[in-house]
Amino acid sequence: MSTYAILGCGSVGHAVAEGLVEQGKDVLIVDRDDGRVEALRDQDLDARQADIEDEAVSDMVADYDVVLIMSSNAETNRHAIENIRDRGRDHFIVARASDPVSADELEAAGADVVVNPSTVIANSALRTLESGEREHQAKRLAEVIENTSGRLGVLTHDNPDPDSIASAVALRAIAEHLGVDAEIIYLGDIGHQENRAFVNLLGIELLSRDNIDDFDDYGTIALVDNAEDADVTLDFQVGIVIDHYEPEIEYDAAFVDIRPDMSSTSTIMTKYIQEFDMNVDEEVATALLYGIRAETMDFKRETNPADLTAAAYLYPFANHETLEQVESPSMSPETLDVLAEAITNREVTGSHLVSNAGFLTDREPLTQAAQHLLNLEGITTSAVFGVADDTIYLAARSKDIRMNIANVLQEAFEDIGEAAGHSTQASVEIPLGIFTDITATDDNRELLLSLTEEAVKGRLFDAMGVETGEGNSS
Ligand SMILES: [Mn+2]
Repeated sequence: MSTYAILGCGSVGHAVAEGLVEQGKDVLIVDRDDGRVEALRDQDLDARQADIEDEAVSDMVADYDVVLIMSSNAETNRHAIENIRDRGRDHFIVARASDPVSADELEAAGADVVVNPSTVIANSALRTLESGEREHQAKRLAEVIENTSGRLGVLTHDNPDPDSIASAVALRAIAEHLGVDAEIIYLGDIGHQENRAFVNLLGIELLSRDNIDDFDDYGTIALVDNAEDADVTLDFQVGIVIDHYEPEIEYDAAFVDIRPDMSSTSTIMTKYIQEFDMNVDEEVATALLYGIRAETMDFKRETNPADLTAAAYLYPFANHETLEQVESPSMSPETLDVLAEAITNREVTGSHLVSNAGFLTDREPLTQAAQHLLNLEGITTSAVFGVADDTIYLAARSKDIRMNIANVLQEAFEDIGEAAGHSTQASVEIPLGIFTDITATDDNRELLLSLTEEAVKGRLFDAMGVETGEGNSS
């Protein structure tokens, strides 16, 4: 165990001595003031009287590993260092400076570490300010949540990504911790397969905005990771805004916390969870950890030290098996079947692909098949359809920026079906048999689909702006 000698025992030296003694260290104190040495001895401390500039002091401290030179006079401290170093002693020396100039001088004289009180005080003030501000922010957020009459509605951004969903999960957990019911509302769809796996594997409950009749049912509306999204048409009052991007709209909200120096909203939410000193459950920890990792692409993109400390905090609470599954979602057998069928039956004209996937038990795989087909070489637009329960479901995707796929479907089927979606992804539902006079029955569905197939393809290729009839089946 290291032993310590403290030269100069004013208020700083005394505080250091007390700290070391408390840790059970062997401490020698040297001070030139008789009365002070007497008082230290009365406290059972090993104190000796000497002028610390005196050459003999370096012999006094010869057996101590660390020498702390703490007098308020930097010049005196410099002489003390020189005396020790002149005797060729290799103690570890910590010396107190009074300003940046004396700090340089002490270092040049041989101090290993120089402590400049004004810098220490400034740093400590900044740290206290920061933690004080965080505490203040958390208190204000709690006030807004607690003053909610009824439920809190937490809105993700349009077609939410993991950062937005995870932040909403965290805010809901905070609200519940404060005794307020909260619901997560998402806009658009949860598009990407990884994002759906994330929501499903964690069992995250979300409500689609389409199913919300009246936002007045919520006492407070919060936007998380949403400020940048100018698409949001707000027909309600926003109470809380938390984001890591500067919003495009100026929100007149009771609580706004925008931190552009953070790389994800999940990082900000983790700080709040810590501030509220709540037990973070597995769902929340796993969601936030995934949110941070996805947003920073595993800390490769714009990472801030705060992301790493937040991730380190969440790590022991998160379910790593779930995270692994989210990151490499396996394709369901149904999706694989539909994709195989769609690839086999594909008809390509130019860069447009249309395919019939046959009969389905679930229409969900169509969307994923359409997405995967976009990866085929030279394909910019894909549409896959199939039949379930006397309805033709069609899912389409486009990466052609000149084409709005929702408009294409609208134009192709406006008289017979209902199209939904936007420029890059859309879907339509058409009653089976609409192209013939035959009514759909259990026995004739196969026939109806084959009669329908050409009509669907023809209308689609027409609306995409390609001539029908000359499609090269491949
Ligand atoms: Mn984000």
